[in-house]
Amino acid sequence: MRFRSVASLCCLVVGCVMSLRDVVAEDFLVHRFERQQLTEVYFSEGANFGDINKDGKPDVVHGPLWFEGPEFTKQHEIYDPKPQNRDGYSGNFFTWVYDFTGDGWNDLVSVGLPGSPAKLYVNPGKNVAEAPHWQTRDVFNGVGNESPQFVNLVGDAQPELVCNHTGKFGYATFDVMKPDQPWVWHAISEQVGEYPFGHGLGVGDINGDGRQDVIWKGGWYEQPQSVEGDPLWTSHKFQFAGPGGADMFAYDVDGDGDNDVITSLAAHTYGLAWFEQTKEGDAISFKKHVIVGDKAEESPYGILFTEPHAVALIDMDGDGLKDIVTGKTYWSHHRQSPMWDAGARGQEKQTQRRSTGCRTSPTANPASVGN
Ligand SMILES: [Ca+2]
Ligand SMILES: [Ca+2]
Ligand SMILES: [Ca+2]
Ligand SMILES: [Ca+2]
Repeated sequence: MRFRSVASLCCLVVGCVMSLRDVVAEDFLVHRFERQQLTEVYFSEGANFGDINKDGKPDVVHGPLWFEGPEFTKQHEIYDPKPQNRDGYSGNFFTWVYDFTGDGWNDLVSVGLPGSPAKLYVNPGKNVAEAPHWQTRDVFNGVGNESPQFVNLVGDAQPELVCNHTGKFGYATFDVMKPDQPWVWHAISEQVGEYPFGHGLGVGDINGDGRQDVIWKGGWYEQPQSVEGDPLWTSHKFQFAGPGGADMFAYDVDGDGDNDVITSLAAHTYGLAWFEQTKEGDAISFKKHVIVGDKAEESPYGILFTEPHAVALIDMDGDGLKDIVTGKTYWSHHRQSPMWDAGARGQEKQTQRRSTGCRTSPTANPASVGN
C-alpha cells in the first residue's frame, strides 16, 4: 500500500465497455480537479476524511495529523508525527473515522502494515484543536490483507473491521460500551487466504438476498441468514484475479438488476476489470470485461498504468451512477513494479449505461493520489 502526498495525478474517466464500436473520441468528458498538497512529509500510506472538530465540515486525516476543513491548511497532531522512511513502509496504512465512544465526537481506528494491530484513537472532544495527543489503545492484533474494510457487514447497528486474520477471512466486532477493550474475531472461512499480506478484499451483496457478502480474489463468501454462533459462510469459488488487487465491490455495472464485481487485477502490476454476473443454471458465474489491461490497446482509450493498489466506488459526477476511482500507486513496491517510475496517477472511471451497455471515458489532472 502506498500513499504519496507529493505526486502528479492524471485522472481518467472510463466506463465499462460492452460495445467498443460506440466509443468515439467526442464522447470523452474531461473532468478537472484542483490539487491541494497537505504536506511534503511522508507520514502514512493512506488518508481518510470525516468531521473531527464537530463543526459540520469534513476534515482530512493523514496518519498522525488531521487538517481542518474546508481549507485544510491548519494541521493538528493525533500522535507524535515521525517522518517515515521513503524506501520502506509507513507504520500507518489505513484510518477510518467513527464515533466509537458514542460521545458525539468522531474517533479513529488505524491499521498499519498487514499483520499489525488495529489501534483506536479517542477524540479528546471539545478542545480537539488544541488538545495534546489522543489516547490510544491496540484493540485487535493481526489485521491481515492489504485492503481491510471498515463497513457494516452484518445486520447490526455498527460497522465491523473486515480482514484476513491468521489466513481466515472474517470480521472483528467491538463492544459499543467498551470499544477500547479487545475486539472479538468472527471467522467466516477456512484457512484460505494469504496472511498477513494478500490482495483483494471487499464487501457487497453478490446474490441479491439483501445480506452483504465478502468478496476476495478467489471468489465470495455468502452471508448466511443468521451469523449467531459464527458459522462458516458458504464459499463460492471464482478466480477474479490471480495476484489480487485492492478494494473489491459488488455493483450493478450494466444495470440488468444483478450485482457485478469490480476489482483491480494486480496491485503491483496491471489491470482493472469488471465481472458481469451471469447464471449457469442456478449457479452464479461471471464474465470478465477488461477496463485497463497490461497493454495500451486493451483499453478502449489506450490507457496504461500500473499498481492500482486502491479502488473506490463513488458517484463522482452526481448522475446517480457510481464511478470507479483508482490510479497508479507511486512507489508501491519501490523500484520493483513495472512502470514504477511513471509517477502517480489517479483514475476515475465513469460508469455510463446506454442502450448498447455501459462504458467509460478518461481525464488528466495534477493532484495527489494514493492508497
Ligand atoms: Ca470539521
Ligand atoms: Ca468519540
Ligand atoms: Ca448476499
Ligand atoms: Ca449486473
